[in-house]
Amino acid sequence: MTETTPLITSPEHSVEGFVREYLRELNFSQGTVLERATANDRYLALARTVRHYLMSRWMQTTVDQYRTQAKAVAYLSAEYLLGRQLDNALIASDLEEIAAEALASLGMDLDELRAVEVEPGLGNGGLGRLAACFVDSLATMSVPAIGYGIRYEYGIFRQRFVDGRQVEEPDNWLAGGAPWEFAHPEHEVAVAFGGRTEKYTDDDGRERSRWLPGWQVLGVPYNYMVPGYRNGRVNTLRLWSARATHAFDLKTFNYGDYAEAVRSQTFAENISKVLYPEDSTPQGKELRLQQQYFFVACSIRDFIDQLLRPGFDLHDLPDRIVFQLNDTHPVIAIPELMRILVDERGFEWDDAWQVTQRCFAYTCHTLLPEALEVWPVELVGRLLPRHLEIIYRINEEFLAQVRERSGGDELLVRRMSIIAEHPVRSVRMAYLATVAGSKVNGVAELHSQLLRDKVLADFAAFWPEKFTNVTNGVTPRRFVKLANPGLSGLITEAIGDGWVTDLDRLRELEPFADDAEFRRRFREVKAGNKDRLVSLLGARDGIEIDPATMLDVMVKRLHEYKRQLLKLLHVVTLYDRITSGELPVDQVTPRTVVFGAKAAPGYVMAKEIIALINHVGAVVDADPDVSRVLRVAFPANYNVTVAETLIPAADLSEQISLAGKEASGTGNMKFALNGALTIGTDDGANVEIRKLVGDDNFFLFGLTEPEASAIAEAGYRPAAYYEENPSLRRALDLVARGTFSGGDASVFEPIVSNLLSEDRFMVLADYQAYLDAQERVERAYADPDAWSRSAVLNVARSGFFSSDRSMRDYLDRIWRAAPLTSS
Ligand code: F58
Repeated sequence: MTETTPLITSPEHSVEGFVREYLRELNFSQGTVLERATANDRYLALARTVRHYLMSRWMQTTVDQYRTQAKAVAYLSAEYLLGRQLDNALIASDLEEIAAEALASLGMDLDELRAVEVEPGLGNGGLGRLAACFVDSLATMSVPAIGYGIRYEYGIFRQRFVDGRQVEEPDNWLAGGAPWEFAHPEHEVAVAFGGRTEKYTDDDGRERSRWLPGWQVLGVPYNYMVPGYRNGRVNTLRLWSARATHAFDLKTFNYGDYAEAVRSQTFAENISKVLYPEDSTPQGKELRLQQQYFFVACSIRDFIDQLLRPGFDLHDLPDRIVFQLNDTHPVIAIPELMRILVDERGFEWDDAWQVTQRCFAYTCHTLLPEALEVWPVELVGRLLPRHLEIIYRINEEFLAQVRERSGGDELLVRRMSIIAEHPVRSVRMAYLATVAGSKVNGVAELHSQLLRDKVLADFAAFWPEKFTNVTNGVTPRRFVKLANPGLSGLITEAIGDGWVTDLDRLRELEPFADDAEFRRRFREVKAGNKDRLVSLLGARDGIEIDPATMLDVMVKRLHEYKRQLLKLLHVVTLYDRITSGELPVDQVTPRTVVFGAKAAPGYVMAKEIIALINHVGAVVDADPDVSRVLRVAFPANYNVTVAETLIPAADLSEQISLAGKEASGTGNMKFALNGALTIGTDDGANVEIRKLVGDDNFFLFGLTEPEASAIAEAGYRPAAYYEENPSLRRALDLVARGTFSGGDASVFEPIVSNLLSEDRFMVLADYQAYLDAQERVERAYADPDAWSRSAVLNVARSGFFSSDRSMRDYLDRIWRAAPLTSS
């Protein structure tokens, strides 16, 4: 890059300027005129127009980052669950009003065009959405940062229900055109795979190893704007797309198996074809390891070649970059950097190791043992033989240290080894990341504590100073300002608009919780948000909901540990009590229970639970007495776009995982910030939410983590709870007898028998406590004024959960980098 790139100027920031730019786009880029333009044409022209307004900031930011060579953050993440781009670009550039007026003057409605955009669903759930929040915050805070990831051609599957059962369809998100991306084939990067290694002696007489790969693919970068919020900055998200090499590199192929290489070429482009829809339990699929290596190899190469000045001494790399590993998916970057330094740049091993350790930090996002990624040694050796050698050597030197410090404790050595021997010889990626990274963090206080005490206890004893916590956060731009304009307006009227980039200022709202007029207006906003939801669900799903009822929402991936079944048992119990006459209808708080959840396509139990929710919903809805006070709504294909309308409308936020299983949760934060009250266990970030909002404004229930562990230890017998609790027995019996499956008892038998015999996540143990807490919810909800006071306090006290604060914590505790001061 030259240092004196002449910069273009932005189009005029006015309605007239916008109209001019828009028509130009429609004519010149879309090749059409207003009268003939389809909705998609109009949307694409709008997206490109807004893009133009951001362009000079983007170029300026890029130039500044190169010019200053300030220490940068490279966020390595296999997932970015971005959500729609247009809305966010509009608020970041302060163009919402201008665009709305400009379009209106041309006879169009901004909201209609917004709705045309298909969101890039390049992530599964919390982890991918977190990455999107983080890059937003980094841009807004003017931190020199780049997000690296994969440009999946197909994002997270689209979910449909057929007879209440989940059916997956491909998410062809690029089909309508992709106005937010910029392909740069001229910056393609070659990535090698396979082949073998050989030993040789270098010119200085040293024994070395080199990699003779078997095949390669090209990575083409696609750049996306990450606009900071009204700060003149636009960072870059760079996602890699796989292409087959143009011509066979015969020199490379001569070393390997030519036929295999040719076959592999044909399949090269599969690498970035589809996002693996697994949540929590990664499948050890070869293509997935290919994806992981592909994107980190491209990213490291890109950083070194494109973002460093020519001739940069890589011994100084840690002064210029920190690679943050978003879970274990990018961890193969560690041996990759070692390989580059040792094999390509001739570094001594120890020097390379010093540099590498200082360049990486690792975030863990789970507590479930089955979610800790391991790769069979056989597979790593076949795909990345040189990396396997490097991993072995890292492990050897690490274990020597363990032996030395433990006085030869071989049990400890085996436990801590990066290589697991059983059931098959495998590389433990979390251990590799922990050994190599300068820092390891969990994503909420409790999670970080449990990492230190349990999951990575041996490592925490070995390197206490390596372990730290950074509690997750969410971007207030998308999840308050954009998703909840009503509440945003109310807040801004009360305390000014500084909160959008300084969320702690929400504290200033506290006194307004005691202001009756403010509470009334808060309720008015909530009612308006419910009306918006009614329209959305009506139009999108043909679901009718009554906005006058309590909106009780549980949205998140479907997983047994999150316990959608516990919520459902509450619904079934209400159904049972109403239909049996035990509970008079006029004593029931009218409620709409909303679920939103995708199940991993191969996760059989999760899919059964989805079917059960839909079947219970159908029976509840069909009963005229029950449905007057209880409805179940399960809109299919929950995604970021739906979340943006659903969360602001919610009264009650369901965060009911078994304590010690949910690393953090981020939905819980979004609900609290939008004035829903939480019913939740002492798990993940719930713990911190409750501490901040206060016990009076949070419905806590259930086992604590130590209690759950003790029960598990002593031998958990779920059937005992069934036997002793008549209400629970009746609810389960209803399911078991086929009440929700047309009388066929066999349909949901696997769910019932699993609950009675195993119930790994202690649904039955927490059932009664949950029901009691729901009764407390009903009593509280009966006083709307007191409820809205609590809701306002939830908003006022949740500023801590801004992802800006998370980024400050990473900057201070892990990255030791700083924002760029003015350009
Ligand atoms: C989530 N993990 C945690 N994993 O479950 C949640 O508690 C936390 O708030 C969030 O990360 C952010 O820290 C998660 O979403 C995945 O989706 C992985 C995708 C790839 C396969 C393995 C699970």
